[in-house]
Amino acid sequence: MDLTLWQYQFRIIMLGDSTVGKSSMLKRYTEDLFMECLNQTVGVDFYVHFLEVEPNVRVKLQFWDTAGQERFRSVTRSYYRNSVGGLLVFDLGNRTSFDHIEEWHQEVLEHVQPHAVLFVLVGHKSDREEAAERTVSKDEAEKLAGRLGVPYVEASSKTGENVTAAFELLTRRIYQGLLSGEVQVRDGWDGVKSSEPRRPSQLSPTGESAKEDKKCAC
Ligand SMILES: Nc1nc2c(ncn2[C@@H]2O[C@H](COP(=O)(O)OP(=O)(O)OP(=O)(O)O)[C@@H](O)[C@H]2O)c(=O)[nH]1
Ligand SMILES: [Mg+2]
Repeated sequence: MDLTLWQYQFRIIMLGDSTVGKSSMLKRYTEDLFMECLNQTVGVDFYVHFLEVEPNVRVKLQFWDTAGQERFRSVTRSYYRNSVGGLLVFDLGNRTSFDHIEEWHQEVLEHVQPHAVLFVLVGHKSDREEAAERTVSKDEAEKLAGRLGVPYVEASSKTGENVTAAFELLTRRIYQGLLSGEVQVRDGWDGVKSSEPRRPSQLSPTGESAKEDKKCAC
């Protein structure tokens, strides 16, 4: 199978304060690497990963890794509109980063209208729990996730715990949104692209029709 073939492309944006570990999550997910010292992101970085969401349905994930620092906000805001998914990341040992999650969520919702954007909330650096560095309880984080109507995952890029699970959960949510019609491929919007002219609702539950006419759209 040609690994560059894909049926859908989803654009996903990383959101959260500086140093919560957004770039580290992407490095772990796309390269299985962790670095103790990582440069702060300047503006926006770009990562790609492929995921098979069901047999013969491959999704190209394009990640926009935004800088959490306030001074880059005008640059990073311009990426919100063309995103279909967002990972809202806070550091379990940094209370302020948790307090800012609702602002990140609200800001994206304001810019993405009228398109749908789906989120997953990530309590990051879960490895720090053993060092008694946790300042946000699981209960509080789950309550916030409930208010925002998004799933919650605790993860660590250092140990690798739940990093893949968080990205896959978001990808599968978006794919389910496509199948249900909550998310739609639209002209003039780059959040989701399809390499096929037909709608996902025309696919059989097993993705049978997608098998017939795959095209290279890389
Ligand atoms: N203990 C621990 N440290 C982590 C983890 N993930 C990242 N870090 C460290 O946290 C620091 C910041 O990580 P980054 O990934 O650069 O954070 P960021 O959110 O991309 O920051 P900006 O680019 O400034 O927005 C780095 O020193 C990482 O090594 C983790 O899971 N556990
Ligand atoms: Mg970064």
